[in-house]
Amino acid sequence: MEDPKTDSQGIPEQIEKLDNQKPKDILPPTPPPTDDSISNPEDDNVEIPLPPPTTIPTQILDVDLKTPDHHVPRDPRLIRLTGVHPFNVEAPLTELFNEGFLTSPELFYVRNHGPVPQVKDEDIVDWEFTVEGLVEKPMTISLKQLMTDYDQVTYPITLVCAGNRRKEQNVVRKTKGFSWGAAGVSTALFTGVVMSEVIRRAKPKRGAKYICMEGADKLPNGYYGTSVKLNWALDANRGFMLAYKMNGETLRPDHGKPLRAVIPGQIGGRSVKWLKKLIVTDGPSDNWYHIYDNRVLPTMVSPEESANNPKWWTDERYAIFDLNPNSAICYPEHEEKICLTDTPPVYKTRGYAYSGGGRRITRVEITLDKGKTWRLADIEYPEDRYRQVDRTLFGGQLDMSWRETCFCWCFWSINLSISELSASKDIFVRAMDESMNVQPRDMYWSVLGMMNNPWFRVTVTLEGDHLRFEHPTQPALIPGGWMERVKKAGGNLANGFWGEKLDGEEKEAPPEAQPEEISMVKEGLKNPITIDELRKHDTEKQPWFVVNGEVYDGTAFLDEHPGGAQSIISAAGLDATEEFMAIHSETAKAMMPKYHIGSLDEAARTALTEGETEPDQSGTCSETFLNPKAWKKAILYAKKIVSWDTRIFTYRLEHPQQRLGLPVGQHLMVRLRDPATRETIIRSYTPISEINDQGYMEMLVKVYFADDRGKGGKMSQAMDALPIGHFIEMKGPIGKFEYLGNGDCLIQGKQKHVKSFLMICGGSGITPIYQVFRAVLRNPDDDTHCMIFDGNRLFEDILCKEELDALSSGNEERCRILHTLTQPTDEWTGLRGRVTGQLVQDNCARTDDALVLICGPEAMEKAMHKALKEQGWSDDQLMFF
Ligand SMILES: Nc1nc2c(c(=O)[nH]1)N[C@H]1C(S)=C(S)[C@@H](COP(=O)(O)O)O[C@H]1N2
Ligand SMILES: [Mo]
Repeated sequence: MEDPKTDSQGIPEQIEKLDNQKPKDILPPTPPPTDDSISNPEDDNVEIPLPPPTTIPTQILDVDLKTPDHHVPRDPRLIRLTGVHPFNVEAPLTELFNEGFLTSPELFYVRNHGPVPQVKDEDIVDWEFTVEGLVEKPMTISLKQLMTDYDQVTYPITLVCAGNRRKEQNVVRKTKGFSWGAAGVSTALFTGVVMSEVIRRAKPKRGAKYICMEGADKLPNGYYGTSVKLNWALDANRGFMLAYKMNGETLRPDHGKPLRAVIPGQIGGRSVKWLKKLIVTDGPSDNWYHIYDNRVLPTMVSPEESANNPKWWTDERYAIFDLNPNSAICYPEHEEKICLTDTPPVYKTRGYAYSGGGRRITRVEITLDKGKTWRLADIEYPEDRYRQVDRTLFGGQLDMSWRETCFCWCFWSINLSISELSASKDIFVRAMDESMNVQPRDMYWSVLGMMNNPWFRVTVTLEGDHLRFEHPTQPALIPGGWMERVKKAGGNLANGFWGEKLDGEEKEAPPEAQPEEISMVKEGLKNPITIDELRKHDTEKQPWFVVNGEVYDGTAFLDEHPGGAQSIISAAGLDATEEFMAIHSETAKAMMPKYHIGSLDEAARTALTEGETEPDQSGTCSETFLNPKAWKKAILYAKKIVSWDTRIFTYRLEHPQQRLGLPVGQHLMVRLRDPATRETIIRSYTPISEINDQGYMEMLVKVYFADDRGKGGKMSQAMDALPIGHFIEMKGPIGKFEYLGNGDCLIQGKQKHVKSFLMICGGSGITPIYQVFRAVLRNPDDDTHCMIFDGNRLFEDILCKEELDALSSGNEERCRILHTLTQPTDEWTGLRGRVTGQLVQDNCARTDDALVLICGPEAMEKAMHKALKEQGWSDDQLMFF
């Protein structure tokens, strides 16, 4: 049933009325769509392109029901590029082209980074966004005000995702992006307010240079956001718009309902949907998606390099804005066949072209001989037809007579004779714009595979009595296209000749086989397990957990688990795939078949993934932050640079009174996405802030930068690259050791009393040791003795030195700290060399009531284990973190 309060286009009636009350000189009343052709007598004989027939989808597709987008009706013809969710789709190229100049909203490509915000029709007019930052007059504007207090405009704009045509890059070499075909482009008549009008009313201050935009879609790395330059936004010729209608109807949910920015001439990524904030700033956006998306890094930067070296992402020169010239052939279609015997003598080859920055496409050229000779195609610019009218359309003024910029795609065509086509191997198209930017012959491959625009090639194959045409690729994982065919046949697509064999060239060896995956399942085991069975085993006694849909019984491994029993218990009854895969070695994976007890049945699999997408809302006001069963988000609040490679990160907890909830001696897991590869990284850390601090927690992190010796540390570099204001996730506590105070320890849940600690650490291994050491020394009644051996390379590498010295001064009878350096300067009067068994033996006699805490690089832990065993320490006296 239709909501009685809304008209057929979904804009509440109330607004149309407000519109009608406006004085005529400011905004003429909205004519009903049927009046379009009669609004201005002078335009009577000018036909402007109007939207194609549209059918608003009403049906929620089955596949969407189980996703967070279960409220969004969609057209089933759209090709999904990233599985079911998030929704990233393009129409089949032919269907898109056949729609003509304007695309109906249900076939308009969609690029969603996450779930679609749900906005009810009756709430549309109350939607608010802010204009803030470097402005004299910060404003909060409702959509109702935007519709009534400002001039309304309508004009056509083509949006293009920067990933359009990326599949071609992925076939040459896998990029970090998903596979768009050539239909990541669509056009609509947008209605709204010119962005500069809104910004001018807020009065930007001196020094304002950028305009940041933020959407309402909550994503793994914060809200979607980006920025553009303020002077562009203020330039009328660039036509930046705040739009609420598309082809005369309310924006559909996938396209930003109820309000979005539309930035003509630029990559689609700048046109922020579900717009909530415009922030005027002096520098570019520090939003995660602005930094790690929509960039073209230099071609030699590999995925690994980009992941290891955050500097590539923060270099603004590699951010992309204006589109580059691009074109595609739409007819002949992919796999079209034309019969040579009963066919007209010419074939009309057709396609689209576009460029960026408002620049007109000035020529489109076709070659049938790989670029030796070219012919000029005819170009039709439907956008120009709107320049001749001055009228209202969909409640906005349509007047483009005063500007010459081109915001839309255009169509080219050329008649090719069947005989010349039969003699040719391929058809190429290339377009050029008014700045003489021309599509390149060769692909410019880059990590994100964006702005791919080499000559578009369709192959021609003579097969019996017909010609067969093949496009380069098919979108998503759909097989087909000459690129795949050539690659399979061993051709090198990057040889500068589309992978064709050059004369005298040796056939290339087939690609190397991938190393075999380690099997984690018991051979031949077929035991379906239901969700109820799994949930019954979410206890400490018999913890079952799931990895890749397979169920494992962790009971027998509780005592031996190097990560402590708690980490298995925390996963009980849950899907632990991500964490398991991120932190376990191949050796650990090879042990898994022993514990494999069955596979989740179909219903259980969906039930588990469903749960995952539900954000954890529990406990946002709870007393302690950490939850052993759920990842919790903490915002990076401050970053202190302690030395060239050491940082103290301060994270804000959920509320000012909240404590972290980490017992002394335990640690927590930190989860972050790799900036470039988006792969999940999980590591354990121990904070250095006081256990009882409220509202915040601090972590001391040594950043292992890449250098000529290696790639450096993934996690520490990703943490260092995270902009202030972004979140990381934490989960815990974990660990098999806890210090209760006064010499009392809990080891694997069993209490034990000790008289002294022998603490051995290296590098950042000091952090868990420091927690215990501090707990002992802060308590004047705790007479447990502590002896620390701390090994480092340089004096500057010693972490927490001041804090350790402050705690030990005046407490010399209760503790002793020995630092040893492997690369000391001549002035160093302390110990030299590594922490060795000999060093320990010389300084500290073994006793039965002592406990050794060891934390450092794996090699050091191994060496100490061996040495201490030789000195007579037993395994239950040794604690490795
Ligand atoms: N809030 C928000 N805005 C967004 C995105 C998004 O995920 N969230 N995707 C961007 C990208 S990359 C593109 S190409 C366009 C796509 O707009 P469309 O889905 O309406 O075609 O929206 C842009 N604006
Ligand atoms: Mo995009």
